[in-house]
This record gives sequence, structure tokens and C-alpha cells, in this order.
Amino acid sequence: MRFSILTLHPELVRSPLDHSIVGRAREAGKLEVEVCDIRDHAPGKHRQADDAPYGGGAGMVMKVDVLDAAITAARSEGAKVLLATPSGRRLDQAWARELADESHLVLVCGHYEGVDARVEELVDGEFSIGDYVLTGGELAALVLVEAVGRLLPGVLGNDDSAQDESFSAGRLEYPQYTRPRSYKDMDVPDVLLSGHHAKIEAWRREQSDERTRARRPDLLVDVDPADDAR
Ligand code: 6GU
Repeated sequence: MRFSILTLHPELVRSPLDHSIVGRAREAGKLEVEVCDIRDHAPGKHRQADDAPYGGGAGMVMKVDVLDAAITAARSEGAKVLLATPSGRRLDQAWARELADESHLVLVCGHYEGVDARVEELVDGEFSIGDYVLTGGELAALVLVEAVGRLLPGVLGNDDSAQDESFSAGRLEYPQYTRPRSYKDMDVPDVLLSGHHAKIEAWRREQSDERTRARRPDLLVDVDPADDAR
């Protein structure tokens, strides 16, 4: 799968893509990420990518002609183009799973002061990573690359690990422990040392349910009972 990140700040997004799961997946060729400087498509000596808003007001607005040129250069046949904006559709695990089936995602990073509204007509959709305002879409684009990239076949070492975890079955993850068995009066639950696989599974499930009820009851509405086979 391929991602293109269109940004006015290429240096801001490059380094995180070189590390951890995404970095390794890129090295292994499972995932390709290109970073495109929007300013390369701004004409003139000053390469101006934004301008004052019509109607007045503070701040600058990213220019539609410049963004159109950048999007046209980046997009391939069948690519899906998404604009990063706090007013977009909220990214969640279900949408991340759908996006993992795309062949090429073009992510356009707007900056917080604004993007010419006509850009909405040039993209296939808009995404947000939550209800707060970031100064630009760059960190949001990185979040999307990470959330979608790790779902691609062969990106995580263990093919089970993307499945058996928070949100995949509409529940929070069960608690995990490793050595030492006892630490400052905090003990690992006995059942995990029992070697009894069925009991361990039942306990984990119970813990998942309990945690979800206590912390994120909103996740429990609309859960398909077929997902219970975990
Ligand atoms: Cl995608 N962009 C910006 N600028 N702020 C955000 C966001 C995106 N998602 C949440 N806040």
C-alpha cells in the first residue's frame, strides 16, 4: 500500500516515518510513504501557498490552485484523497480497517487557519483524529498512516496481534503481565500462572467486558454478537 502526504512542512513528518513499525514496514517494502512539499507547486519567486481571506479576518488561507496542482501531481489512478481537518469524519478502528483495503491514500495536510473551501470539491473525503484542534494536519496524517499501516498484511510480526486487541471486537484489551510475578505487593493474577488455557481465555474475556463497561460504555452499544467469538 502507498501513502502520499502533502504538506507545507515535509521535515515535520519525515522522521516519525523512519522508526518503529512503520519504519520497518517501509524497509520491508510492505508500505510506501512519500512526503510531498506543497510549496513545490506554488508558482513564482515567492512560492506563495496561502493568501489573505476574502471578507477579511485574521490568518491565511491555503490556496486552491496550489493544492489542486499538488493533489493532481500526487494522485494515481484509483487513489483516495483525504483532507486532514478537525471538521472531517472521525477516524476510528472500523474506518482504519476499510482504508487498509485501499491501494493509494493521498493525505492533504491543511493548516489550522484554513484551507480554501473549494478544496473540498477536489478531495474524496475529510478526516479528523478527534475533537480538538491541531495547528496543522501533519500529526493527524501520521496517526492515520500508523493506524492503517499496522493493519496491512505482514506489517506486524504476529498476524494475530492486530486482531486480538482493543477495539477489534468492540471491546478494550484485557490486562497483560510479564515478570516479575510480584512487584511492590502487586501480584500477577493466579489464573495466568495456572496453565489452564480455557480458564485464561474466559478470564481475559471477562476482564475485557468489565473494563469496557467501566471505562468506555459507549463502545458497548451496537456490538454485533457475532463478534463475540473471540
Ligand atoms: Cl485531521 N487536522 C487538524 N488541523 N486538527 C485536527 C485534526 C486534523 N484532527 C483533529 N484535530
